[in-house]
Amino acid sequence: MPAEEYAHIALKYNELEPDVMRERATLFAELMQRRRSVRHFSDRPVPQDLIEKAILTAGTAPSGAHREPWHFVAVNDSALKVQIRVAAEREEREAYTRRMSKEWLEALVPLGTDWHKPFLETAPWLVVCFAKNVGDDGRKNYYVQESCGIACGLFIAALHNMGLVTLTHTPSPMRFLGEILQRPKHERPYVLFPVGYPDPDATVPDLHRKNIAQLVTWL
Ligand code: IYR
Repeated sequence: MPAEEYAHIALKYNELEPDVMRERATLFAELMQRRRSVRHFSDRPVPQDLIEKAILTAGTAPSGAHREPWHFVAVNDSALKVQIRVAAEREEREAYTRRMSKEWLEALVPLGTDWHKPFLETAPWLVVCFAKNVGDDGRKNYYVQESCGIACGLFIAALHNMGLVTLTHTPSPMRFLGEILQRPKHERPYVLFPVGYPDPDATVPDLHRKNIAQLVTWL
C-alpha cells in the first residue's frame, strides 16, 4: 500500500534583522570553533535529561524521504560499559597491531591514539547511533549514511552547546555493539559517542583548522 502524502502547512519562519543575523552567526561560529574531540573524561555523572535533549536535537536532522533512519542507544550502566570497553579494545588492539595499514597508522601519529580506550568506562554515558537500512515498517530507507552523518553532527553540536564533551569513536569493526546492546539485525552501529565532562587534566592535540580560503571556492 503506498504511503499517503503529508498535509502541507504554512512554514513558521522568523526573519531576523541583518545585524542580528550577523551577531548570531558570529557567536555560533565562535562557539563551534571551541569544540574539541575529547579522549579524557571525568566520571562525574551527567543527568539523563541532558542526553535526551541532545538526542532530540540529533533527531531534527533532515533524512532521505524523512525516513529518520537512526536509532540511539544511551548506555549509563557500568557493567555494560565495561563489556563495551573490553570488546572494543579487543578489536582495536587487533586493528592497531595487524589490520590497519602503515599509511593509516602514520595518519594517526599526530593524534597519538592507540588501542587503549579507558574513556569507554570513565565517561558517564556511551551513546551509540545505529543506522537502519530498513525502517520498522519494513520499508527501505534512503541516504542512510548521509542522514545519520548529519544527525550525529547535530548531536555533537548540541552537546557542545550545553557544555558537555564527546568523541566520535568508531571501533573497527563494531558489530559487537549490536550484539552487546541487543539490537535487531537490520541496525548497523554507525558511531559510538562517549559523553560527559572532561577530566580536569584533559589534553587535546594542538591542531589547527582550515581557514576560509582553504575551506571555500567562491564563484
Ligand atoms: N578507531 C581507532 C582508530 C582511529 C581512526 C581514525 I580515521 C581516527 O581519526 C582516530 C582513531 C581508534 O579509535 O583509535
